[in-house]
Amino acid sequence: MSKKTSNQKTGAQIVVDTLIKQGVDTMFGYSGGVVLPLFDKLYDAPINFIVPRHEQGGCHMADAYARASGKVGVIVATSGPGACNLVTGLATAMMDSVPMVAITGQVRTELIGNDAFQEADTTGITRPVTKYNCIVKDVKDLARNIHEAFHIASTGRPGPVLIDLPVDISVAKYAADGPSEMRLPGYRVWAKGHARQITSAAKAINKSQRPVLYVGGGVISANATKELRAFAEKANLPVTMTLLGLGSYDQRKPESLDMLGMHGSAYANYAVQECDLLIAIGARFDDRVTGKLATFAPHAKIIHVDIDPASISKNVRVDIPVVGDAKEILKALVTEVEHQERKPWFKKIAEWKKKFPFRYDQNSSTIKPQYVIEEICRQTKNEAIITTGVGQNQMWAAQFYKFTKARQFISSGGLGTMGFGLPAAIGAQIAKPDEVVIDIDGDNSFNMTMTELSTAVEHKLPIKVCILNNGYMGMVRQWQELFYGKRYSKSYLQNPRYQAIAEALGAVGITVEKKTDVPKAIKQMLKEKQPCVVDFRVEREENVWPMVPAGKSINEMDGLDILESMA
Ligand SMILES: Cc1ncc(C[n+]2csc(CCOP(=O)(O)OP(=O)(O)O)c2C)c(N)n1
Ligand SMILES: [Mg+2]
Repeated sequence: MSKKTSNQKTGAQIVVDTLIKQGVDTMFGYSGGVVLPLFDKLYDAPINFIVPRHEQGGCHMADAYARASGKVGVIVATSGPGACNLVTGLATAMMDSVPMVAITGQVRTELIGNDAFQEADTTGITRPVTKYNCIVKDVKDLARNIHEAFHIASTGRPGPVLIDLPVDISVAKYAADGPSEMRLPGYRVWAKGHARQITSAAKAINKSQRPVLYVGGGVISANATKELRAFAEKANLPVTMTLLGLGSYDQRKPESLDMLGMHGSAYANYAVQECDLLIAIGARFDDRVTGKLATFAPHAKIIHVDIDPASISKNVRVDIPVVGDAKEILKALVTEVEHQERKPWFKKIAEWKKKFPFRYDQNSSTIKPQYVIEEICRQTKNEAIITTGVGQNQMWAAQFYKFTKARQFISSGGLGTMGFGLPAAIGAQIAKPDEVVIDIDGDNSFNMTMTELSTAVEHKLPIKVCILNNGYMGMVRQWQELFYGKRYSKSYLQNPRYQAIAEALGAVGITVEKKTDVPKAIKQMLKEKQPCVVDFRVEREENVWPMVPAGKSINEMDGLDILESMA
């Protein structure tokens, strides 16, 4: 064999070697015809490879693996149906700015456009749900394209990147260690932040009598929690968080205003509406946060720190924009801010907090879903990693678990993807094997991806699933109760016996019907070394309060009277 040929590798081998060079030691994926060359090279690669039961599940696993670890999540799928099954997972990661690389197989280059077997226009289908995607047309470009994918996924505002790989490229040969330097002339990341903007932000903060710090998931993805806490403490600021920002500030502290927005705390929403300065960091003024835009934070000057220039003044007009990395900017800001007492402001906030805490009826005979979450929080000492489904379960988890650290709350915020909770728990547990990982789920959310319980059993992952089983698409039912005259149209489905399902799939199953059994069941669940599903038969028509009806200002909350009556 000549030297030249012995130095050659197949495209599939280049993929595996490049992934390893990128530091990938764990990935998720599902096989199929056109990815067989790649799977063959994965056979003896030093990579922990997790096969889900459905590509959507695998995509959520890679997503949550990324959210829990801070690394890039990697998912592989075959062409056509495999690639199409990734769409929901990619859109979920895109909306929540999660760094991921998806590699999909594609039919042979010469067949593209022929309606070949299992052909789908994957780059076309996924263009709007990825930060960037491309199809590799030449094996020479392969290593470079993969390095670029990781760079784009993990820098700037993170997001999912997809590489479509025709099977002929996977088997084509090319010189080992082909060129890997990136060629991204149009891609630019603003990291530093403009010094003059930072100074004018600091001046506005020092002058403010009634500031509110509004923190989003960007602070967590920038690994800037420590800097955020130092900044908030030095400048003496009350802190509210978006759903994805939860965990960035310790919610046990008095200056935490907890979550804001549609199902946020009354004290956060009132504070935002009355503040004279709103300091948004790594947040994007989503409609679930702002409510009616025209009346959002009406008295406030707005500072917006964000890595993505496109999100500045997109929804809300900003007075002082600072484009850059949250960590860098917070490090600079903290040197310029001064401590201000702001006694009247903190007094007012304390009054709101006292008057309108998140509450539920503690004397009910039924199991209140909020009680289950409080008890989970108590027994896990605010330390567990929590994933969620979507709906009431998600909002109660956000309201009643008090988070203390970054990457502790993993939930589909922007897309609101039912079925996220279980695969997310699997991805998080793989990223953090020593942590307690609990999926607080809805019955119907769980129904969507419960097949992934088999994946958890196969890999002996001690994840816990707490189904808040109200027998309804509870959040849909709540809207129907409030806005459609209690006409519960198609929001009730017949559920299986989850305990039996869990057992059939090889997990532990527990059913809890009595309120007094809740603490015991949680204790048992926490002891289990295998996946454990607890079916909590909760109060069926409980509502999430407070609630800002869609299109209203965030201080126009429904349910405050109900909450007060439970005092
Ligand atoms: C994939 C998907 N389909 C539909 C919806 C719309 N939706 C939002 S919440 C919800 C009901 C969720 O029911 P369940 O999981 O039982 O949670 P609960 O609200 O009862 O806690 C629905 C259908 C969604 N968010 N995601
Ligand atoms: Mg439900």
